Amino acid sequence: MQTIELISFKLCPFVQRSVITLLKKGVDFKITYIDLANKPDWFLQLSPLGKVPVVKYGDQVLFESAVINEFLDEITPDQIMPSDALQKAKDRGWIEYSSQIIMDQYRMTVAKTAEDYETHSSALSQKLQRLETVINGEYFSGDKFSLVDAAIAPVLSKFAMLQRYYQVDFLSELPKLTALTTKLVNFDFVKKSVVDDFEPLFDQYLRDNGSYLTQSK
Ligand SMILES: N[C@@H](CCC(=O)N[C@@H](CS)C(=O)NCC(=O)O)C(=O)O
Repeated sequence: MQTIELISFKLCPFVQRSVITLLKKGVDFKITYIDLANKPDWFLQLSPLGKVPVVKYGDQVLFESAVINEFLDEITPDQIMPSDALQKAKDRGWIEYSSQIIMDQYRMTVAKTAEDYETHSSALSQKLQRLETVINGEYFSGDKFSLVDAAIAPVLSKFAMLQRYYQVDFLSELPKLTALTTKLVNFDFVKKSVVDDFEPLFDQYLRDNGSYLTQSK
């Protein structure tokens, strides 16, 4: 196996998916943080879309979190992506769906006005209601942690933080998602998938950006 270097931004939930996958699988890797507000030239040379995560695998470059995670899973023992073609295809669909949820959640947290906040929070709630109906088992699909759980864990752990910091609750009416959140946030490989000061950093990022959510909280 070649060396693995993950290029990251400390607050990025897409990178967090890859860290979860690497930690869950016990793979050695190096992590390099960049500032997305000031992207270094070497990063722009590597990343076709100028986005993290990017993985350097030896001298090869990979981008897109879902693709990176499948690759990391395939080159290491004990695959966590289901082997059944139909289940794999379904999970890939829900991984993409959870990317859209990540974006709604991000837009909601950085919304500057009550109106924008409501727009994104209602889009988010609708998607979560649908997600609730497809959870089937102890994990997202079945009784084993899989890549779809790695994809959704960042968004669920963020909801747990939003509740503690700003008293907003998106999961209270969604018992399956609530149970999945409790399960996932308690795993060490999820807890350690962000920097130690992630929550205060994220809170500061929102305040610096004039987030409506943080006003009067
Ligand atoms: N579809 C991409 C999304 C990655 C993404 O949006 N990353 C954000 C940070 S969380 C980024 O790098 N944004 C920089 C930019 O758009 O300029 C993936 O799954 O890897």
